[in-house]
Amino acid sequence: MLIFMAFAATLPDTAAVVSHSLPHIAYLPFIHLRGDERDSLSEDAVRGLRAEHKFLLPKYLYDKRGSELFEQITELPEYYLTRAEQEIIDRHAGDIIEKVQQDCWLLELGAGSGKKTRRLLQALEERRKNQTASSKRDDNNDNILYIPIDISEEFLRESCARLQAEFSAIPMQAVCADFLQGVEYVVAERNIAGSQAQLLVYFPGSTIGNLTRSEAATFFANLRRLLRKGDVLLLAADMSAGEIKSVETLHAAYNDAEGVTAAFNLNILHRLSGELSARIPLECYKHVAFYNESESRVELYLESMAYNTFEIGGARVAIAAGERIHTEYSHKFDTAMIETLASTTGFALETAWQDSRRYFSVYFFSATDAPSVEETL
Ligand code: AVI
Repeated sequence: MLIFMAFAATLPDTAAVVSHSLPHIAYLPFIHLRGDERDSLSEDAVRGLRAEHKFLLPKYLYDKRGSELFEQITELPEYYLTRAEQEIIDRHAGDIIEKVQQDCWLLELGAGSGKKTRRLLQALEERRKNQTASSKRDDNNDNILYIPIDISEEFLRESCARLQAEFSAIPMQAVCADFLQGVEYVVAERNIAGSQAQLLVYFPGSTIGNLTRSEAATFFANLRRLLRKGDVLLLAADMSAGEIKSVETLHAAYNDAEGVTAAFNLNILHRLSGELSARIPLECYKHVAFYNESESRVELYLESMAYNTFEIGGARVAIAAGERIHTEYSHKFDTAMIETLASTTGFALETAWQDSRRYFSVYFFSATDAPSVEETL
């Protein structure tokens, strides 16, 4: 509980501890670090739709409806990624927890359905029980804390509340923030508390794949700068197509028969129509997704089937027949790519686990000596 007091005592000015809207989670400590970003949707949409190669930023795929559609995607027979990661975590949660210190704060970047986290929390609890039993004492000297970080307040509240109800003995602290902003906050709190806790940063869901390669390298480098030597990173990433996994498998995962991925992609235009009152002729657009082998990534677009124009944020947009709006990349990795990414940014790859079909990997890295500036350039 000391840790919570340290958190509460050092809230930044912008933070608000919100604890009234959902009575059953009134005890859940909740930190809010996000500012008001309503204006940027309009600016970003105009900038992207007037660019030479049109684009909409992938973060705008995830409004409430988009997040619900993504949850449906994770259940689709073609979308193997979520089940593959679950299989790895189910099988290796004990091995993962064995590799971390007793005194450990589990940070999760993105609040998902909680199924994978549940396994990790169970493994932490099991270790605690076993140690207490073997020392035949009631006390335990581990200092576990679970800290999910997510930009979506609603999602974060719901998933963290569910986990807190199930794991009442594990202190939890939800942080509503961008990932790195959240990690920075936690690191500052660790310093203020003078804690020796090791951070286990879990980046699930192959979300790393939605960054460009250079954004991923910058993300790794910035994360490393925040961590202490010896902190660890657990990263989930989807594998490139090759001898093991076919291009067709990847194609199907992003072009499902039910059309849920298409609805997820098209939802971004519905969102612009609703939130920015843009009269976009939605029937003119179709979902396009394909695997680009040379870049090792799936690319998502909205393709216009006929010439159309509309007004958005005070600007006029014209789109030719056959023109595409880029909405998302989903990069795929082989282990060599991951090793290079890690070693150039100050991480050492310790272990890699794969699912039984070898479609997906979970990597365990430790923060080494940060590389010199020259090395990262
Ligand atoms: C969230 N992210 C890891 C998903 C992916 O597979 O890249 C998003 C997604 N887009 C279409 N289907 C799933």
